[in-house]
Amino acid sequence: CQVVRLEDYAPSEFLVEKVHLTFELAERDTVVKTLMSLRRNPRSTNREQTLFLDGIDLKLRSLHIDGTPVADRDYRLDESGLYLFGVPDVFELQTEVIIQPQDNTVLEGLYCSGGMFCTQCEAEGFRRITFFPDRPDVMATYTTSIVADKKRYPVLLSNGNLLSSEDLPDGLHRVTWHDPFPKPSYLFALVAGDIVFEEGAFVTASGRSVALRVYLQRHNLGRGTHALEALKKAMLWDEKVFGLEYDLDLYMIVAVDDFNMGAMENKGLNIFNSKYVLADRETATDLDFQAIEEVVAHEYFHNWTGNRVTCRDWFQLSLKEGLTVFRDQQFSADEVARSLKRIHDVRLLRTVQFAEDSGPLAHPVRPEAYQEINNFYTATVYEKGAEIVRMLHNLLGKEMFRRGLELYFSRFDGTAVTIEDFVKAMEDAAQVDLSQFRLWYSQAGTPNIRATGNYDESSKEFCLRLQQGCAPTPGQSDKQPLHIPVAIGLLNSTGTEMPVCEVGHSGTDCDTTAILPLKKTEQVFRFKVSERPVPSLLRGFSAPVRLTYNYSDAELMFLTVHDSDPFNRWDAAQQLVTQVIMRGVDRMADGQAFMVEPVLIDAFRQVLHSSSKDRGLAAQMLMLPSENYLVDQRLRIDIDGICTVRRKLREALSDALHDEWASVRQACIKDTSAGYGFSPEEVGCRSLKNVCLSYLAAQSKAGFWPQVRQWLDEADNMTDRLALLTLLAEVENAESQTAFAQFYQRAKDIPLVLDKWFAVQSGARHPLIVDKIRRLLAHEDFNLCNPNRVRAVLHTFARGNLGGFHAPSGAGYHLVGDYVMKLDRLNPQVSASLAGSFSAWRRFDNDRSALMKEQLNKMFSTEGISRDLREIVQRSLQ
Ligand code: BAL
Ligand code: ZN
Repeated sequence: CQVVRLEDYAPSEFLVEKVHLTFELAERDTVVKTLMSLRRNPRSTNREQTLFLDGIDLKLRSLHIDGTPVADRDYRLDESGLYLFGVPDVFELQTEVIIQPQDNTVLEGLYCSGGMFCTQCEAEGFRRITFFPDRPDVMATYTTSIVADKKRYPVLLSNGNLLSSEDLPDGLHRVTWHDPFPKPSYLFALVAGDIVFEEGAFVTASGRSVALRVYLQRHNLGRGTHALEALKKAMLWDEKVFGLEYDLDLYMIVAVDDFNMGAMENKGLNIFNSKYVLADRETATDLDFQAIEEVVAHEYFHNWTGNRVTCRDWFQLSLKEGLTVFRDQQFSADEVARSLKRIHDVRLLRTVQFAEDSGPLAHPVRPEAYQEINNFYTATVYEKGAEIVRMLHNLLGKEMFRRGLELYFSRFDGTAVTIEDFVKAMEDAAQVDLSQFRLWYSQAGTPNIRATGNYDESSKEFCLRLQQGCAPTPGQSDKQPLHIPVAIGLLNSTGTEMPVCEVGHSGTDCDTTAILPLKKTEQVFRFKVSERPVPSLLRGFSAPVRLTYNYSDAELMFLTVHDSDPFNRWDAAQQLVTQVIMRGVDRMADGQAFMVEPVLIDAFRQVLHSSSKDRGLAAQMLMLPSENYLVDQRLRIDIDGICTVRRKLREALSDALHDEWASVRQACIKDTSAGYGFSPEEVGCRSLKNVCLSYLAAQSKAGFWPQVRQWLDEADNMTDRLALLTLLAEVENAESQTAFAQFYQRAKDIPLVLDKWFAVQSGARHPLIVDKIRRLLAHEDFNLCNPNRVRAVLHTFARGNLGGFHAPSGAGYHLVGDYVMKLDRLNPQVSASLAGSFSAWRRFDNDRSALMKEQLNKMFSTEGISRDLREIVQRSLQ
């Protein structure tokens, strides 16, 4: 397979100034006529007279240069594109191709979904629409004409502003759009369908009126309001925080049911997975509402960080993604409780990105080679990329960061650039040296920091030693020390914060949080403090690292109660539970019986008693760390030990604190106002109430399940309903059966709710889970062509139901392995991501490891597997 390497980057030999596309839409055979003006790129050193244009699955009908047909000898086609020989330096190329949207199951290029036509062009989908230099550094202005049957496709959309629309003979109509902003082909979009819209308006700071439209299928009308409101908030926020305004007169979002990604930031015409648009309290949970706000904001923010300034090549993907995720995280933090947002983001980073960084698929935030770029839309590029930008933001400060961003836009607006260009703009604006900091982009792996503390009573000095290291990752055996900002606080014995004053600091202005610049392999920091402190380390998760400190249980409990940083209070609770669970796992491995440690019961009791102060935070502190987080604590994974100890601990906590769970739940109910509200307090209340409920279910008393059934009938929102259904999924009784049957009846015509019905069952801890999954896969509503449905069943099982997927018999592996192969023939992006579930095979016990490897080998030896899947399997096996 061909490997694309960063070091081989060369500017495109030809540039495209403008493109006029004409689509004659039909499900079976759509005709695409392209007229583009090309000229030789003065920055290209290659003077060859052969032009290569990317093109996949295109039937070429005609080909003209400057109006003259191209002779057979002057061009050649292969499966990757079109070669034109002896082309002039400046010319017009006219092509006509036929594509088949109806048969397009890869969901890249132009395809059909729910009776609509839609497109997905990032990263390399445009080459499935027409022959084109399909690379992000070729930026052109686009005019798009769409011709279609007016009755079936009354709405025809593309990027930019509407130029004209007219009726044509035979019931056809034609609509033409023009986008004045030069853009790469990956931002092209087209939508056609019998769809309706919800409308809003926004007036920018400089007085431009922008029409906002959320397009939906007719039966979803009314479910786009939350997305529309989120869009308005995001537009206002970006003006206030970064001075960035929208630049067209129209901003459109279209919801489609079949979509590989979450959403796509096409200029002026975002196309969204309907999961991130449609919401009302009957069908969406609090988490769904939050996710919609985040994704709408994310795609909107891309208009500047991604569209106006885009990536030179796909190795720079994090230039737009890391930066835009950081921006959407900041936006959400301002909208909801800041600490809860941080906890949510760090959970994701620690479970998904850290795991990626410690396995065979580890890669730097700026990768150096790929076979299939779709495999690099990863947690590393997105989430770790965002953490790097966050560190920059903290190092430079809010004002300097904004100035850096302004300099970046003034230098590069309308161009395609690199991560280095971004860092340089920050460096120049703030006049700081970021040489060492740049390593974060090129070095893979999660740094480990070992912290040790020592207090000298006589000198009243606290000495903190920080040692950093990083395990080798594929292709990178030697790691350099990174520049890591470590935020710390120091608490005295009553839990009060002491000023963090380094020895030698002369002033009296020391803050209670200091950011230590760890730059060497080992550094010692000394602080003047009046008494032995309990250090609060890595406050707010100031860097994406694993930090260990030899905390006693008592110290962790102390931090859980006293730390002024709410993130660190949560983290101390997580560390305490993790410590207790891992000790339990070790004891079990030694053949000892499970026992619950009283310290944990005390800690939970304390959190419960003070939970009314901040219910959202209390809920987070009381949730046990996920199995995925726990398996990542050790190199060698004891899956049985982790699943068993975690379950038993849950039961023990349920038992020991039964009355507390019940009374805190009641208090939450009492304080929830009538009706459904989405304020942070109400969300926090629901969240804590449902955490309490899950503990009550772990040791259910007589009469509990009929009661759950009744609550389910009474629930007036999806958050509560789903929480109850999740409990019922793990038991076999009459209540569970009727609940699932009734839920199905309500859900069967609402795909996103039906996805929940599938996902709850796939994620259930159940002894016969593999059989259950088989039944779900055979269900008439299961659809291998719909990525949301596939993810609801297969990804939920393989990535979220560890006990089931790793069943000792290997039945889970077999099932998922078979489906990876089935999926690969339809949608390689989805199959490759599912195959990633096998990548950690080396870390399991010998039997499981062999069974997982067997599946990978089977995939690898199958002829004709996609490039996407081949790359994941190959890297997993290396
Ligand atoms: N650009 C692909 C989807 C997203 O990250 O916005
Ligand atoms: Zn993005």
